[in-house]
Amino acid sequence: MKILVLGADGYLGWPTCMHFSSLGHDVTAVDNFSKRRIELEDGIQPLFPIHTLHKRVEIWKAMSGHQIQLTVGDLTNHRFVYKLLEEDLPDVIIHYAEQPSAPYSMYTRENAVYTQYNNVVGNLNLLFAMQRNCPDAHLIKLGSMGEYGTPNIDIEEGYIDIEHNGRHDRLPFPKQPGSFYHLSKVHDSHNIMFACKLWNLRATDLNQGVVYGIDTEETQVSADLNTSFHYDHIFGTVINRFLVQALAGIELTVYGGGSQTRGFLDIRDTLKCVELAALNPPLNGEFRVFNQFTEQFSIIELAELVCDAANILQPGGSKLHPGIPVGIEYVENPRMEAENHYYNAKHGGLTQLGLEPHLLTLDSVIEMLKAMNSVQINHNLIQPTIKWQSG
Ligand code: USQ
Repeated sequence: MKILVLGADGYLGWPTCMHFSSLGHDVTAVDNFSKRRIELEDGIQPLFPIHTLHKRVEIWKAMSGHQIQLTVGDLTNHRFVYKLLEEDLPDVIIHYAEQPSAPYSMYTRENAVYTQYNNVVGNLNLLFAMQRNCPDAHLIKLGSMGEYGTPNIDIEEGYIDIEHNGRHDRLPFPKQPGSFYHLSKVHDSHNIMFACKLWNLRATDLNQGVVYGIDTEETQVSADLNTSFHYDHIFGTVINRFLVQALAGIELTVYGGGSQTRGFLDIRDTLKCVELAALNPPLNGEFRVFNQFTEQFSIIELAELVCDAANILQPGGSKLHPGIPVGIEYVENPRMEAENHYYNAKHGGLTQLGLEPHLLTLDSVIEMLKAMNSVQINHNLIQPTIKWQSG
């Protein structure tokens, strides 16, 4: 298949490019490097040094023999998007090209506006360009479980059957997101659903949970193919942050009481889910939704698991600082989120397509901690400084 990966420089984008390339698909990688710009502005660096995307594409070709085409451009520029789809004529478009951080979107008015402009306008341009240039292509869009929030009922996969005043309908599941970033994904979902109806396009919205993990099959080939793994308070997701904190002997930063519950998945399962979605496309006109996570945990369960793993790996201290034992710090919650809430989200769709998940266990956490040797950790990037209500 001809596969266009938008947001190819990111944590998920680069492994996705290599994954589909290694399966023999014809991959075009696209990015505008906006995340690298935010990193520079905020003094953030990924845990491991990563090459530029150009260099990684070169190294991938030399190591695997597979060519990935690289195009640099911004989805908010509609001329770029129209030209891209006109020339590339993809079968599948995998769309990750969005500002991905909830805390970043909650920092200032500018950050909120940038996030929604970048994400919503980029996605809209893509839909218009698909309608004009490749109406049969399958859009696979990365949405978020955070779009649903934490309702006091089970979360269905995209749609809910409702009886109301004696009548029945199947409607989009209510969305109650908790950040301007998550709201941008809700707006995207609505726009995609409408475009599928209006122009007979076909799309899969992958409402992904919180991803964790350092390596995929392809990044393991060489450190030169690393993906950008973040542990800072802006881009780092919670398990990845806890792993680095445990390694460095920093108390694990549980926000609030830690009883918040979310869906999680291993980065290798992200690739498998996207592959399964690509191999099993919906029909034209269909807006299909999958909840893309494999297990749910509370934050405190995760913190305890990571502590246990770190203490087994190196009893009496953290790996980089053997004298300092690994513990938990209850940080004042910088976010506005329910801590004690019901959470039960369905996620059977991808399993039905054949997903066999990598689950989070004591052993898998130990393996991830072992994989993080001799890294440079900037302690200034750990504590959360962005408060939801200070913007
Ligand atoms: N949390 C802590 N301590 C930390 C970091 C986070 O307790 O040091 C808590 C947060 O309060 C939150 C939970 O962990 O309750 C998840 O936070 P996160 O930063 O790992 O994830 P989130 O901001 O929700 O966003 C991440 C990705 C985003 C994706 C989303 C999936 O950055 O791109 O959309 O996960 S979901 O959360 O299901 O919406």
